[in-house]
Amino acid sequence: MRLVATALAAVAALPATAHADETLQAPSGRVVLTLSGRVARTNGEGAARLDMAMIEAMERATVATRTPWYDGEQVFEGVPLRALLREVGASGQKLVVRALNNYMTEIPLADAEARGAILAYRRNGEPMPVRDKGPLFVIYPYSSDRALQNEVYYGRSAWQVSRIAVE
Ligand SMILES: Nc1nc2c(c(=O)[nH]1)N[C@H]1C(S)=C(S)[C@@H](COP(=O)(O)O)O[C@H]1N2
Ligand SMILES: [Mo]
Repeated sequence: MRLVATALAAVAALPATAHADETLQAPSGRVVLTLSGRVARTNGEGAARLDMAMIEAMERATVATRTPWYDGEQVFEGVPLRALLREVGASGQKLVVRALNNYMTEIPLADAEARGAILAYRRNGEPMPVRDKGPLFVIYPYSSDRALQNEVYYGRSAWQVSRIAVE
């Protein structure tokens, strides 16, 4: 069992090595997201602390989808979770995602990387204020895959995300 877990962790770590030897720059603006736990690239206190400019400088993706929370199709823009995890050198089995309101949900790492999920910071071109589920909202491309249209994925879709622990 232990061997299996180690082998899985090694596989999960492969795409995360791109920046593993570089240090992460320090945030200059307000820290909006802290990634802790199994992250290889950190910038203080064993965590990767990111301001919005650092997140916006990462790979970008757009997801146009219907959701349970708004009327009609919405266009979300953000960093793919896969790219975010690669940027901080994340490895492991799961993400423990916490929101400003202390909502907590767990996302298997493989699922975060395979299902096209993004950590959105814009909706229909506008930054999302905290009162409108911002500034960071986990969004899957629900409309493109029926398998995403259920409580499992809606539950993983944390809004007001502020912390991610990689385990
Ligand atoms: N920050 C935060 N994100 C959250 C929640 C929450 O309470 N807080 N609820 C989750 C759950 S369990 C589901 S099913 C969906 C839908 O929540 P809603 O029924 O309140 O719209 O959002 C998810 N994201
Ligand atoms: Mo839910």
